[in-house]
Amino acid sequence: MIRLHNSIRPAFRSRRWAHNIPTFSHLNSVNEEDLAHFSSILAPTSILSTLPSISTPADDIAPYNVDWMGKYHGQANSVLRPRTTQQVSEIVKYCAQRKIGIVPQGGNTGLVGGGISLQKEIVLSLGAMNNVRSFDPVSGILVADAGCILQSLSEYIAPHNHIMPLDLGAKGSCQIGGNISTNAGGLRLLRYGSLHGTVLGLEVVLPDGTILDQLSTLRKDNTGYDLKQLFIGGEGTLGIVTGVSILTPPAPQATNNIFLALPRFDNVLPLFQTVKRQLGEIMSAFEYIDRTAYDMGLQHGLGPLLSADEVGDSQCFVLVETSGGNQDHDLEKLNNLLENLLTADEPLINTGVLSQSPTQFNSIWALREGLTECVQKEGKPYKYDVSVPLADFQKVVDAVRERMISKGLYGDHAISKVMGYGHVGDGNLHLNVIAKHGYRPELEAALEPFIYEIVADRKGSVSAEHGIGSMKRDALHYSKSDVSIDWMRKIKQTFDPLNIMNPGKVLP
Ligand code: FAD
Ligand code: 2HG
Ligand code: ZN
Repeated sequence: MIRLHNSIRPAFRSRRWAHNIPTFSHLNSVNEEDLAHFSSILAPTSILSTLPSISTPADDIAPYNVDWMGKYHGQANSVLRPRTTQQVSEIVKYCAQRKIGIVPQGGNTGLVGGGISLQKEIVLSLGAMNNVRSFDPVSGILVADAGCILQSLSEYIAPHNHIMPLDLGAKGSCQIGGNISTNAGGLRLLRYGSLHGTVLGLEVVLPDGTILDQLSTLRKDNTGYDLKQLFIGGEGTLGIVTGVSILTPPAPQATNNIFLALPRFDNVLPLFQTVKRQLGEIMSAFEYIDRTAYDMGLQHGLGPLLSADEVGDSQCFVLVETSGGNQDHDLEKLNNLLENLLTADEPLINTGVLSQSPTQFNSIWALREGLTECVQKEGKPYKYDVSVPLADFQKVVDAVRERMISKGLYGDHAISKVMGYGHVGDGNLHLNVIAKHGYRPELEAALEPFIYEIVADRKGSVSAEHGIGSMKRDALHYSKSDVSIDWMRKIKQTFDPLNIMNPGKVLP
């Protein structure tokens, strides 16, 4: 193990840190009269409520009140499932009059508690708005309702030889509106860039119920401020995304992947440089998995991609994907790369495997994509999706493990595993700290703000891709200056002066 944690011990501990629980005295709870009004807008099947006039069984409301990890628990007594933008607009207009807080919810796969009510806000679920509005196979521009599931959209455009510009492990449940609201990164960001570039237009219901129709299908449009960017990563605090126009790239003619076992973490950075240089334009992903995460994956049935002998004492692993235009050309490049890597005087890898079939290609990806689900089976995860310099990835993981050891909190009685994986190509580490027997305040207190301070000292970001939600609201200042937060507040105040739209999220 590399014991470099001393070099990244936070230099100071003077930043403000407090977990403030927001109070919503300005908001009203949903009552029977409100339900009667919602019944004039929506079909009876689109309203769920535990209040007597509707009496939805608690079990049917429960999934809307707990997040994917089981970390955040909401108290919403009512859930609305509109089918049209007009219905969303009427609901929001009414909530603004009555000062009822609204939590927009997509597939509820978010990992920072952004889609769960904090008090008695109503949940507005987009899942019933799931129609493709148009697809142009020539330009690749897809226009869809916000509630469309990412995987369904991929399947819709596949026969036209197009792919979605983003892909993530939660694709079977997350919705395009949720992806946009979290500015989800995922496994294709290295190749296709972020949603700030691929989203061409949005339709948004603003906090007063006005419909902002910016559902442009133009590639170029420089007519003043680009308002849609505010809703990309807005986490539902500025409005409800109801429609999306997105540029989908043509499906690559040839895709391949390799899985490499590396002797030491120090090999990752030079490997990244070598792979970039040798593969050039065909490299489309470069993903990292540390040994703890790899072994955990194996225990839960992922892989094995390499035999135990081949893996030996490798400290970490890298998945490289190529997406190019010519299978023979790409394979030749990959084979040359592997040969050069294995025959180097000071090899950066112990061994590697090149997928030989679509099944092998998928199982290499399954190992990387399946880690989040495996973590969930291990216990309750504290997840930190940080941006730090690539050279520090393993140091951060080691520093956190050492901290838990020094506090007597490491082992099967408390934190059973600390591991790192993530998108090396994007400088994004997923640090997962597993609480074997569930979340406990003293575990969180040992982790936070310790981790945020490490990140701030590296001039990193406390959220590379999952967002701020309610988890990192009080950590925002570790990555944003007071001036930035002040202007974020002014933007929130301008769009949502009544503070009804996802209150208590993002802003401290
Ligand atoms: P939700 O969880 O329902 O909501 C997320 C946030 O967006 C909330 O604040 C909510 O209020 C808001 N929101 C949702 N829909 C709307 C809307 N229509 N209008 C306004 N606000 C809205 N994230 C990544 O970036 N990269 C990954 O690779 C990745 N992989 C994941 C893998 C797994 C197994 C899981 C469980 C999660 C992963 N995530 C990843 C996290 C998550 O951000 C994404 O899954 C996804 O973008 C969330 O979409 P959702 O529809 O589930 O949104
Ligand atoms: C991923 O990259 C997701 O797989 C989830 O962003 C990360 O499990 C996590 O912490
Ligand atoms: Zn990720």
